[in-house]
Amino acid sequence: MKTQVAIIGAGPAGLTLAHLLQRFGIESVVVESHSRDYVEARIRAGVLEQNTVEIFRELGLAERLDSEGIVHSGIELRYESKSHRVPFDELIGRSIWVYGQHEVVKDLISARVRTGEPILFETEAVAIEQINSDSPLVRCDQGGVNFDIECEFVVGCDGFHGVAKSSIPISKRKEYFHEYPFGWVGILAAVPPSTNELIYASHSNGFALHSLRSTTLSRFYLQCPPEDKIEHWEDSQIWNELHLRFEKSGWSLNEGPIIEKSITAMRSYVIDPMQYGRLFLAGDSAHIVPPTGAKGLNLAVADVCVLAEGMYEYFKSRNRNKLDKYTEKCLDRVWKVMHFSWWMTQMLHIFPGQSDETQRKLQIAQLNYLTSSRLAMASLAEQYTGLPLTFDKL
Ligand code: RFL
Ligand code: PHB
Repeated sequence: MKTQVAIIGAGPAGLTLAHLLQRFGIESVVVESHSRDYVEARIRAGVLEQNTVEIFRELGLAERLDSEGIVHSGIELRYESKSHRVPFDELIGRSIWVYGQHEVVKDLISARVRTGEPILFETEAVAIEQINSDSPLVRCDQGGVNFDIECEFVVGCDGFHGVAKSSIPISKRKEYFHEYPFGWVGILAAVPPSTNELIYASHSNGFALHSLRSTTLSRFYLQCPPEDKIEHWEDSQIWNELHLRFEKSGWSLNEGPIIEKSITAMRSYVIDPMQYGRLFLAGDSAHIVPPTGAKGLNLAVADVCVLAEGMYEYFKSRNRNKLDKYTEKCLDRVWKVMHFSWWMTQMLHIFPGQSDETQRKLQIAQLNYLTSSRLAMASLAEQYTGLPLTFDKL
């Protein structure tokens, strides 16, 4: 197979990039190791920044998002049994959308399939070769049948466990890795949400988050020890812990059947550079953040906007200036978002060994300051709804 850009991975990064490139008249082939059903059912993120929604709209991919997504103009911070609203619209005039990542993926895949451009499921990229030549190769395995994709650029949108980043020689890359000393139990429950807006709760038993997916589906997360196994979390124990951590007089939590549950590790990772020769990395393959700031998918979309602009310049005039600055431009945003995600995480979670009450007092002081200062809340709102994304090619 021959194409201009080979894209490894049909997650939000790879699919958004494929649509952007198509808009610019650049050919691509997307390869995805899992089946279409699998990637369309994988429950993950739920919060889209206004920037992300605007990009999907510009690409004509937001029809369902606009009818089924829920616009939120604030979040609630809850601690010591009290609520404090952070009103995004009043503070900075921006919003976020709650719309499941798997719905985004479904929309992007069906639009790609409609264009007739190639997207190959159950096809694994096993090696990337000739990265330093003008014609790199992606070696693929489709159910035991091997073939190559010859291209001008390879983009690794293959997530945190992907293979692309290992093609950058160890001596040419620096990796920043941090494992947080806790995980999140995540559940999807068939019950109407007990709130109209997301609730981020900090309790002495640990963090809890009430999110939602629709009028009949609620999503919850609970801080747990990092080594916990989901089998050890009985449904009744999950509800008890949620009741406790969200407790507030005059408010109650609706319970319902749990239809999905899993544990997510909390970690952060950045690779520098995000490019080498004719290979570029985008999304979770290049960086991950703890989900407390709801940023991973949004950061993936921001990366591919920068990359698509660089590719547009290159294919229009063989000018590599923008492509050469890809890492620099992306990492500026990545580290700001990394900081925001860390800041939210440290403010809201209980760190093991925090038996020292001073730490909790400091957290409460930080929350009291935040919720009583318009300027501090505006800073949270600015970062949560998304830092400016300058993208002028659409
Ligand atoms: P993905 O989604 O992991 O997609 C990578 C794809 O690459 C495929 N792949 C390969 N294909 C072919 N050949 C190979 N060798 C391959 N190796 C891998 C994989 O099968 C997969 O389909 O990465 P991408 O596109 O970079 O997207 C990143 C997002 O998925 C991720 O950042 C978010 O889910 C993070 N995240 C959140 N982000 C937000 O912006 N808002 C949120 O509210 C939010 N909440 C969350 C989250 C992540 C969570 N977990 C599970 C980590 C909540 C949670 C609990
Ligand atoms: C979600 O709805 O899955 C979600 C919302 C906010 C977060 C993380 C996940 O910070």
